[in-house]
Amino acid sequence: MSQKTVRLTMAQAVARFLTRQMTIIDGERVPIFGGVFAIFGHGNVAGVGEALYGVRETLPTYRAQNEQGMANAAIAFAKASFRRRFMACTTSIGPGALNMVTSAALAHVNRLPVLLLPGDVFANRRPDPVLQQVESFGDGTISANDCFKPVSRYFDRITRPEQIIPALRRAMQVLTDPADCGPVTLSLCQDVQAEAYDYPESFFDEKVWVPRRIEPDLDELASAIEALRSAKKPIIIAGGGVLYSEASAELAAFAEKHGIPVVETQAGKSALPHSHPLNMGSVGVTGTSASNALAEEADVVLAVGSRLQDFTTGSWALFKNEALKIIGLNVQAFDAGKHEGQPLISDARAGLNRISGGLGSYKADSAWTERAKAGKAEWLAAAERATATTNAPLPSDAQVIGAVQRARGGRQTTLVCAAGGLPGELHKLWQAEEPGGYHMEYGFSTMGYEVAGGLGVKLAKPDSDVIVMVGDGSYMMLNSEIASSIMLCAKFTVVLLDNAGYGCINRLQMGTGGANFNNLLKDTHHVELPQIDFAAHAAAMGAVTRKVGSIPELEAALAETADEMRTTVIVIDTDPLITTEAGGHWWDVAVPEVSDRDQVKAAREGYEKALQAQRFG
Ligand SMILES: Cc1ncc(C[n+]2csc(CCOP(=O)(O)OP(=O)(O)O)c2C)c(N)n1
Ligand SMILES: [Mg+2]
Repeated sequence: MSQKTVRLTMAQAVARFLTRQMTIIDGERVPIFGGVFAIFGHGNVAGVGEALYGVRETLPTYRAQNEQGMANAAIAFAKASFRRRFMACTTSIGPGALNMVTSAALAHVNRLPVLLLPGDVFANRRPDPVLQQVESFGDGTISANDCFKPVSRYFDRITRPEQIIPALRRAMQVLTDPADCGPVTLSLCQDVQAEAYDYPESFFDEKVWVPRRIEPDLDELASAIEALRSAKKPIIIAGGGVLYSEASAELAAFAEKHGIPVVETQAGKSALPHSHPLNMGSVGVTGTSASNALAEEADVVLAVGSRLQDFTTGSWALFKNEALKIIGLNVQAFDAGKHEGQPLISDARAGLNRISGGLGSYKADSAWTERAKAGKAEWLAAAERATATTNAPLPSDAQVIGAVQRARGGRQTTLVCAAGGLPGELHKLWQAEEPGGYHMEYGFSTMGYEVAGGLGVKLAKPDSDVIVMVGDGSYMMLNSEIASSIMLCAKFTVVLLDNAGYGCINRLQMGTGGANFNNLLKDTHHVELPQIDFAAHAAAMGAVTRKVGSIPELEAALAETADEMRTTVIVIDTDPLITTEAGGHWWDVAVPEVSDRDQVKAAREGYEKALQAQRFG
């Protein structure tokens, strides 16, 4: 067979292939790759670097500051795009490559697509050991990049140029598969990047990828309908899958037609508008009192697109009804069958529509629905109290959230956060009105995601106001993509809450009987207590900055900087000890069985009692 071929280096073929992958957004054909983040070194500058230069008009390359930061930004781009578009990231070998391993795990946990293209050692082994090569004494096939294997949905090492033909095809399958979607790592040996091959021209034909909507199996569907029809106290858990399936309208219609209250996970928050009467808000460890009261009694839980992680299930101590049945409506069988869940393997939108059709006029007991609404009213009053401004010397995180919320006005906003005390407070208190308006990385809860995430979200949603809320600890861990955002004129607003340490871990330490130790800066081993001038730090990277001393000053600063074109960082000191007491649920953090400390002994007693409520299944 004589195929038409084109002679390219492997890296040129990768770059050309990426430019030809398309998708349809709002009826328009657009490139599925939003661009490439790149930090070059000897492991990719000559091969991949030259190739990306060649396609720079169609596939933009962005220079980042830190490989973990850029990969986090790429992942945030995919999440903010509801996984419909994504990005690639290329690095050199060794430290540059390994800086992306944490991000790969983040994407793996959160089921988010990202194409990682780290450089790898010479396949021909001639210069071994090349600079930054990790040598294994016992296995010649191992390189540092093997660390990506457990945190990639698909990993391949490219040691010959023609291997990218099946590898890139497989990469695209995985990146666009709603069930298997996650990070793909193609580890590109640095000599092979520069090696030429006669690639079939057809390999570069334009290909359009649209998300597959899996319809439910009829038997599984019948069982789900039967379970729901006999439910007296049903609830729906809305997980991230609702958003990725773009099934918000179907979820609202389902809840309304059948009178079933909806509770939201961290990934699922904003699936329904906050103001929807059947949206009970957050569930679980950081849940509202309204959601958790219903979850305790629920007899049928329809979990839509949720991994049912411990924060959602209160470490499996939240659901107290002996007769509890879980229906796992999920594209992924691994999730659908968790905890003896009755699986309904399906796309969220398709599944909700089919169940609803089968349920006909079924409606939950009106007393149950009315109770839900009353519980929500009570919760809203508690949330109002938590977020209201007081004249305490230092504001709480909740009061800062209240101020940020008020300052949004009517504008479309996306709130970005990931780790610390803020995710819990935001899960309870943030009032998201549009799908995707709440962007929380709480599958891996990676400190340092926040600022980089803000950049990725802004690239995905240039018309949205992007607000990053971040603690001092997370900011210190990774903040340098502020400089990238200035370079790209991708403006977001960072509200930095400085409580002088790891506030949430300090509280957890106290809650488990521990002494105040090594979390708040004042409790650390130090010769001099650091006084970090965060505003000056961010200003040095080019950001517009303000240090404010009160909630009214914060509101004024947010209003004043709203139309700034540059990334803006507003710093406020906060109280490390205060959190919203209303709502919430126990979380399983193992307390030492033996200790000299009476506080630990007391905490252990409480812990053992709490464990009795845990379902094991
Ligand atoms: C990379 C990483 N390291 C450690 C942790 C564990 N951890 C979770 S929150 C936290 C402290 C966060 O401090 P800060 O950002 O100041 O928020 P605060 O708790 O004060 O609200 C730590 C150390 C983590 N989630 N991620
Ligand atoms: Mg802090």
